[in-house]
Amino acid sequence: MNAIHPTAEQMIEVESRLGAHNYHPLDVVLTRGEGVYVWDVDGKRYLDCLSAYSAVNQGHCHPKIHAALVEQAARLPLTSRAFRNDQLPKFYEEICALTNSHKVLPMNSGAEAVETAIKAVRKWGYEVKGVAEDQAEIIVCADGFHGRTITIVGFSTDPAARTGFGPFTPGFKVVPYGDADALEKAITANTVGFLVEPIQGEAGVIIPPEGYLKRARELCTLHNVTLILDEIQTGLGRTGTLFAEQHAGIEADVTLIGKALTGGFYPMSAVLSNTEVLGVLKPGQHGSTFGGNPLACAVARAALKALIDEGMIENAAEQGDYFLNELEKLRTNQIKDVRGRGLMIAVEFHEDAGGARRFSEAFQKAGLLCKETHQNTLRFAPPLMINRDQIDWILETTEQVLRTA
Ligand code: IF1
Repeated sequence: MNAIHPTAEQMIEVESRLGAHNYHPLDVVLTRGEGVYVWDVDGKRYLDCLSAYSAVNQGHCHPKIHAALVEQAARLPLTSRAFRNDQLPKFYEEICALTNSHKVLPMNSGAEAVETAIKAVRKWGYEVKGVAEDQAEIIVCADGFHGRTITIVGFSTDPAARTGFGPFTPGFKVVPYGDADALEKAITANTVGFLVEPIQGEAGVIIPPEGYLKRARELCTLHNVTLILDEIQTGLGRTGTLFAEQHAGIEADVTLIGKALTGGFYPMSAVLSNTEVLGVLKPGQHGSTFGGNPLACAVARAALKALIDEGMIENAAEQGDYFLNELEKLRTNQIKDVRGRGLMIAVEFHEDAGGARRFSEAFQKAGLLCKETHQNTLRFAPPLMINRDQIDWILETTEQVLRTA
């Protein structure tokens, strides 16, 4: 490989030869990002309609988040939790004020936040609800996505996510997404939690029937089951509200966040809840080397400030409504469904349309990066600071691709 300026092809070859093949990325080698745009090594500009799966809600290289990263990195990136630091309490105060939470447990990846919630609600079940030791049950939904650990893929219904990774963690029941009767039937005296995405992202932006989440909230309250909403992808403005739960007018007992919590600059996640649930975790019972580190906290504080101060959530609602309405008008006979909330949007193609991958490749040629999920669905999730002209460009490009692909 040319050491100074390797070509895209040379880098793709090296990645293929030396890297595990656990992804099938588009053949675009990116080298720079700014706002809604990214550039490849050949200088071609793309409008990013994936936002790193909603981790870059604030736009690429947001200057104020970048400045917070640089400043803290030069001062004190990591202490471990054996000692205290001056960023964590400030993060706690700001995230609790913003989300009306009473207790927070910071972790690093989304999957770690999910695993932390599973541990906490199980322990809550034993110590508060009175479930017999090792009998705790957590209900999850078919077609959900919550991460890639053994416990999480163990309750996945996606064969690609779980085949070959057993044996799995017991204590999970799977019910159909959107079916409140099935949820009610699955609840027993040993049920300690219901873990669900308010909108299923990886499944293809699946919006549950009207009233489903409200009914789930009622059932969890009635049966003393913790409602755990995985807002790692839907949260922090993606659906046009701070949390997707607001579309249903409900409040979770446990809310999981990650991704855009740091605007794509640094891995950080968090479990937001209350003392009754998170209070069961005592010193020495849970933790992580990087969990709650000062660098993550400083970046998260800047990322949340940018999200709120720059009106990105309101913009996501306004631009998302416009985008969805205009996308509806572009429907061709290849399109089975157009759906979304805020700037979490999907276009589902009919089985005989040749699959969504060919469209994401056609979009790439047209200078727009989006990603297919499963066979027939394309997801559009641009950064939340996108403007009307950029949405119009996406629509013009979509019309052109649908006509010619
Ligand atoms: C990959 C998917 C999206 C998530 C929800 C927890 C996590 C995720 C709702 C875990 C992560 C990422 C994982 C990433 C691609 C992306 C993804 F296609 F895999 F499913 F967004 F839809 N809950 N989603 O969406 O968070 O541990 O990754 O920080 O695995 O390729 P994580």
